[in-house]
Amino acid sequence: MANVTVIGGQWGDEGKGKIVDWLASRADLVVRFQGGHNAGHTLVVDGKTYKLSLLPSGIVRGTLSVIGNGVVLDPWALKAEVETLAGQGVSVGPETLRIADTCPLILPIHRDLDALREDASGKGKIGTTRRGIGPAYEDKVGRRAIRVCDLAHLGELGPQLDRLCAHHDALRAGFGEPPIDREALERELGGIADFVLQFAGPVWKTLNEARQRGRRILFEGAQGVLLDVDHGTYPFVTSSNTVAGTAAAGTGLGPGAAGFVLGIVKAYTTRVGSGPFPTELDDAIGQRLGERGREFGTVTGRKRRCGWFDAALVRQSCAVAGVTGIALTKLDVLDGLEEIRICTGYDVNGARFDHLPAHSADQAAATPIYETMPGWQDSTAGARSWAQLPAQAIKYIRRVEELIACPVALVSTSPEREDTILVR
Ligand code: 2SA
Ligand code: MG
Repeated sequence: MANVTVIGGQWGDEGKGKIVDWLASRADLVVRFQGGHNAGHTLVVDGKTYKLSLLPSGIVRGTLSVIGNGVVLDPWALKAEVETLAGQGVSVGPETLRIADTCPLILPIHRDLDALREDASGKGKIGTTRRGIGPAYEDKVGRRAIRVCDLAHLGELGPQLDRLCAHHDALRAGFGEPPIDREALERELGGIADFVLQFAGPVWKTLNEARQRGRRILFEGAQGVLLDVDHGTYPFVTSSNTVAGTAAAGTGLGPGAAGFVLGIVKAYTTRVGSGPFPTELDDAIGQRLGERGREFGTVTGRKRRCGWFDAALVRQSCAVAGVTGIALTKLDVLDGLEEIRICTGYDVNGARFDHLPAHSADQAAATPIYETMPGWQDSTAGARSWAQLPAQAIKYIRRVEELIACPVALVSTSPEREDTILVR
């Protein structure tokens, strides 16, 4: 199968960056199809660390990188990221980066609104990345967005800006904020237009042509299935569909394009931001997972919440996202534990569930039902073959596979690209 779609099988931060980089060396194109610069993909290439938020991971190795229409694009964040990469010796130009001319823009007013809402929400906070992702998607669906192609027609923006300003000024007034400084916004757009336009075009065409020529396309998902706006722990989710089907709709390719769907799944569970997390650990083991796993957000540096592997949730993720096989990452973080627990279902106010119920109150009340396995004392860090894994670690992987009803295709044992075990 030529194409591969990589998606997160949990709440994001499963280690997609490394796996994408590993696969990017075998792909002709790397494509982002949803989310924006709320993603945080860490790549370690030849000992050098690169942190990407918006750009597809292929960019570091010079592979043709595409940002599809399903992405919300902050032009200033794009420029900053391109400049940071230039400082690290990676040059980004129109030969290596293409951006859909239909991408909606994230504007400074979206970032402001995201922050205003979060600050006003107290305990009901989503815990967003404050990058303006949600408000930008709202304007897209509300048919008010300024899109990349509009940057080539700034003189004709008038009526569009009227609608956008009317909508946002009302929202801003609710927070006691002054109306949008329209002239400043127009000036800022004018200042960034040429930078963005050098990359812009009908990428659906580039992609369809590449597909016809049998080029291998790697679709790079951001966040994770449990943050999907339809299938995740709503309302504590992001504002895009993170499942594999978005690889098609978010780029302008048909539904068959996704190819092999590789779900990236961490050997335990983490989450940043608020919302239900049944297997969360507030104890020394949770602390240990966070420290050994260096669980801090790539974009915002936020500390991630940590807990045991939740097989019921991952089984659900694999089903709704159409995962073909999983890559199990950060196995080495579990090294040295006396015993390891796996959640197989929930008790919700006395009723048993083999999946997470839809209502957020039920999700918050879900108490995990665990099975316990002995841990392993030897190190799995850096293992590159099945034979280098302790017997108990293999048993753990096999049990995970059984419980989630999906085969393990890869096991990752360190951030280094080569420390990867190909299972099948
Ligand atoms: P948003 O900003 O509207 O998308 O936030 C909504 C929810 O989605 C979560 N979210 C994420 N969770 C994990 N990782 C993400 N990316 C960065 C990373 C996060 C960071 O990879 O490290 O640096 O903090 C990501 N992006 C969005 C978010 O926590 C909210 O729960
Ligand atoms: Mg991340």
